[in-house]
Amino acid sequence: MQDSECLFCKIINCEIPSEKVYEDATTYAFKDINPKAKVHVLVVPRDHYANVGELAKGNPALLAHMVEVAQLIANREYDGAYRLIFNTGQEAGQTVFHVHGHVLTGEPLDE
Ligand code: DGP
Repeated sequence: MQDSECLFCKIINCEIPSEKVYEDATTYAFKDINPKAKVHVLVVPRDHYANVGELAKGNPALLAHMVEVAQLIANREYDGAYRLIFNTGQEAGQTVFHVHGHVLTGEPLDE
């Protein structure tokens, strides 16, 4: 389940370069091009879902696994502390319509 026009599908397929942080059979994680924290990683499922609501409906276990991956990255980077954000919908700031969790960690974060 991929979309040949999708930027993040292209990154997952290595058609566009990225700085990989983690990968496994169902997820891929890479550094955000425009970091908003000392460590800013995007966790994406290999399968294409437009947003977190679609993923929750279609494959809730995969959504849970994305949270596990976020935790794993934060364990590595900042003693397990992190913020996980899913922008959902253009009005909420979503610009890439392949579900991705923003993992912000590596330093104290503003409230
Ligand atoms: P959002 O606004 O929630 O849809 O987040 C999209 C994020 O994707 C944004 O923080 C910037 C990042 N991004 C966009 N294009 C690229 C790219 O080509 N490479 C990388 N590494 N990140 C990208």
